[in-house]
Amino acid sequence: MPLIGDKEYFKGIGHIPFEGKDSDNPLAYKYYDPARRVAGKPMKEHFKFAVAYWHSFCGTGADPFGPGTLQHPWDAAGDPLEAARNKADAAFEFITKLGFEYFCFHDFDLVQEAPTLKASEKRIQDTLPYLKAKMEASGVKLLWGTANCFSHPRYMNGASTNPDFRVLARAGAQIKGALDATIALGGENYVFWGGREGYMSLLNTKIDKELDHMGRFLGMARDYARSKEFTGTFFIEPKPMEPMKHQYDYDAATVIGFLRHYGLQDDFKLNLEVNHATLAGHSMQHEMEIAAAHGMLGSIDANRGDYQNGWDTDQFPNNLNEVTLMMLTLLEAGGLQGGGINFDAKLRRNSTDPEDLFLAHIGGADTFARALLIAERILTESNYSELRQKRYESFESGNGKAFEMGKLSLTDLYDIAVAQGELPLYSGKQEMLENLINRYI
Ligand code: XLS
Ligand code: NI
Ligand code: NI
Repeated sequence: MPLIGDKEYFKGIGHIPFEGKDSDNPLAYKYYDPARRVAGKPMKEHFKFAVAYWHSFCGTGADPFGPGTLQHPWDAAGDPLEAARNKADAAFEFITKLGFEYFCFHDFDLVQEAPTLKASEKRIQDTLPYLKAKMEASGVKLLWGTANCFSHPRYMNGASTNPDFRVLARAGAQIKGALDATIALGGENYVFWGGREGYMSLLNTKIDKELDHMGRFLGMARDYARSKEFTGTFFIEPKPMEPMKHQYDYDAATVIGFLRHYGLQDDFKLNLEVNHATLAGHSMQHEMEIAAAHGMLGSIDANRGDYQNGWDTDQFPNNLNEVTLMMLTLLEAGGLQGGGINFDAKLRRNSTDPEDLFLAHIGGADTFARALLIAERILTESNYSELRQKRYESFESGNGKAFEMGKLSLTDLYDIAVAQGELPLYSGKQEMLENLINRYI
């Protein structure tokens, strides 16, 4: 199957080369050099960069104040299956030219939802062989699939947490189809983002019931996928709010507690998103540290928020300082578990040139690549790790070690405290560490 047929959508743009940091070619990578080895493996393996089907090929720039500004030529066909094939042509042309190896989708990003469940299921099934052929021809793989159980009005009160069992069942049917599609395309992971799993008002909500339903539902989805030989990881994507006032998957710590409570911790990990972390009042590094501490750092939705806006602006990442801190945590955690870096980011509404989509992804990939290189140097050339380690050295031997091993009681702590007398102060050296990071950037 030709990857770029007579219907070339991004005309005049070829394969994006790596040209190095001195290049002034906007359509070239300055830092993202896929084969370059960093911390023991090629850059591309640290990242597994993925293009998000929804933002890049479905979003049109519509906002609450006006319609879309983009008219995608691949949407022009009247027949939904033909439009789906055209969209796949555009997507695989783009991903291939970019040199990325992965993509991610929601079920109804691939093809427009039909009026009934059965007809929708058939549409997806009918689209899969074409996608599969595109994937085989290009070598592009599926990082994860998911189901859109939040856009259709039927889900206005949630999907698995809906107060109406009939809607919950409908969501189950849809997710079964999305799992089938993900498995058919060899998806490496499956994501649950609880778009409307939460509430608008506590006056009409029973949290205890809704959480139990969500826990049971996720277990059913896991059991079904495992029975179909799916060996990948399930990810929960935390987000504190938007569209709901409050979402149950608030942040990493909340989700980890939820997963353990419902016995899902062995099959599920986290897909963390930068703008969701900041909406929750955390930094992305905080979210990654929490996930890593529990062995659940699965995947990343890469984007950024805006300091002046309180919502999920989903801009392409370009904050070198923020991403450097993320890469420090990533390297120290030993990488992502099964997932990759999915650019869950969208162009601004007034970025209307076809090349803008390339420029955005190039900038994002270069930001991650540059940050990874900086983080590697910080870890190997500076005393950053040593300083952090040293702060805890009192636990490496003697009573500190005995405490960690569970060998002391509270009265032992009392006796130790009496014996050691009053203590000197030790600086946390925060400013010194902040200066150190900036020196390497
Ligand atoms: C929305 C989420 C969404 C998920 C996939 O805020 O980031 O895009 O990643 O459903
Ligand atoms: Ni996301
Ligand atoms: Ni998001």
